[in-house]
Amino acid sequence: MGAAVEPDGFIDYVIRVPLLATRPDPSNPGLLLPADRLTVTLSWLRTIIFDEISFASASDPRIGSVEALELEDLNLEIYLTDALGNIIGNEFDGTAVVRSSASTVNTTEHLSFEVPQDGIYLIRVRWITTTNDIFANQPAAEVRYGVAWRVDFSPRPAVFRPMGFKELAGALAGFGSEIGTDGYQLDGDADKDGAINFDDITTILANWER
Ligand SMILES: [Ca+2]
Ligand SMILES: [Ca+2]
Ligand SMILES: [Ca+2]
Repeated sequence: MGAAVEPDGFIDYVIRVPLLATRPDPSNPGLLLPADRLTVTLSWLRTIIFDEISFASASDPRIGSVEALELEDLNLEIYLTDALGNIIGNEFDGTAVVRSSASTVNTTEHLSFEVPQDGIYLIRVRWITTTNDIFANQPAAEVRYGVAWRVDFSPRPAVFRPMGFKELAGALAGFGSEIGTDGYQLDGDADKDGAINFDDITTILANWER
């Protein structure tokens, strides 16, 4: 017999607004604004199924024997993407992952971190394996989960970085675009609100090669 085929899979969630790393504070020269903080929690249940509870003897109700046991393993991974949701870097050799939570025996994964660089972030829920299926009667990779996230935004608009021809070229090339459409690029979205318009030209000129 050949080896069983292990299922593999993940579901992605793109945060469709750019997150900002730390940067100079325009109202307090010499000080820095904090980075945006991204917090993500993933939770699921383990499987445990009993026979029906029996009330045949009213004075002695019985919980039936265990019919199924299982613990599936999910992980959380965070990536940077381009405007169309494509992961930046090599997602297959592990080098593109920005952060991950990968415990092996829990039913929760949790991350909270200040983003290390400006960008569009993607949350990946990855199925890893099924464990403890001692009756070998549970399907793999079908566990339901809940995933929740929040961003604690640092003050906006306050991009306030030196800008120049790279940003101006990006704004002109991507003018009228937004995240999820062709042409959008982070450099041209100078105020990092997810769309490229006149506000970005204004921001670029105001920060021109400071
Ligand atoms: Ca895990
Ligand atoms: Ca299962
Ligand atoms: Ca913009």
